[in-house]
Formats: sequence, structure tokens, C-alpha cells
Amino acid sequence: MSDRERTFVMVKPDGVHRGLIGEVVSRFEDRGLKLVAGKFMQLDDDHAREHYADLSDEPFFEDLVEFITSGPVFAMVWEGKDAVAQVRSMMGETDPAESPPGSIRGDLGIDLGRNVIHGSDTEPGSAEREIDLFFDDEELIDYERNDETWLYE
Ligand code: DAT
Ligand code: MG
Repeated sequence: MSDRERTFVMVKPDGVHRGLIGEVVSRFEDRGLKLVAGKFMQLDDDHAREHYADLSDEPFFEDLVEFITSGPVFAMVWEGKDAVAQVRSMMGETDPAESPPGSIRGDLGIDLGRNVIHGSDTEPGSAEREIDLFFDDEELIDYERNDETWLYE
């Protein structure tokens, strides 16, 4: 039980426009992760800059902020065993062109700047910081999936 974690995931504007919200949600549901929060929203400039603050010195930062604020996103929190690392592994690499078939970015994307999905990285505290940035505590719903006893030994 102590290995249950929460992680922050977001379908980016390219994924929303391309009708991939359901596909992304299905992959995590099928894996046995539990959706504990979800919000359809559009990021403003300040929110985008804070979310990607670690990348503010990168040459692509302004393009990234422009892209991520350019349309709606679907922000989510997923919970389960080693959720942060499991979601990263299901996503593939940052560049879809280098992501293996079977991964979300490897199956659904082709170009680095349009990689469909964000997921928290495995640096300690990253997931918590991102969850706090997008959701109030009362928006995170505690419940048991009725298949949990079949997903976990
Ligand atoms: P990830 O999204 O895999 O965690 P990241 O945190 O390093 O990757 O970068 C955040 C986003 O910024 C990434 O999803 C796409 C964009 N990005 C990263 N590296 C880039 C680069 N070299 N050129 C253009 N965009 C880049
Ligand atoms: Mg990252």
C-alpha cells in the first residue's frame, strides 16, 4: 500500500484538438490506475510559466508557453502503484519520434513540440508541486475502484 502514489497528467492542446482525450484516459484506466481528479481548462500565461518554471532558461521556453496556452487542456490526477514512474514509462520519451511503439507518445505523436501529453517527472516533489498548481485539495476525490481487489494482490 505504501507504494501508492499520485501523479499529474495533462492532455495538451494538440491532443485535445486531435480528439485523443478518450484514448489517453483509456490507457491509464485499462492499466488499473485510478482517476482522482480531472479538469478541462485553458492555461493562462502565468500558470503556464509557473508549470514549466524549470525550463525558463531553455531556448524553446517561449514557444512552449505559447503552445500550451493556445487551446484547452485536460488536466488529471492519477493514483496507483508507483504511478509517477508508471505514467512516465507509458508516455515514452519526450520526443515522440524516439518513443517506442506501444507508448502514448510513440503511438500518437511524431514531433517533439507536439507530444500530446504531459506527465510529472520522477524528481522528488514534482508530482506534488504540479497537483497543487492545478487542483485544490477538495477536487481530489478519495474512493475505491470496485476492481481494486482484482488489480492488487
Ligand atoms: P517531458 O514533457 O518529457 O517531461 P521536458 O520536461 O524536458 O519533457 O520538456 C517539457 C516540454 O517541452 C516537452 O514535453 C516538449 C518541450 N521540449 C522539451 N525539449 C524540447 C526541445 N529541445 N525543443 C523543443 N521543445 C522541447
Ligand atoms: Mg517534464
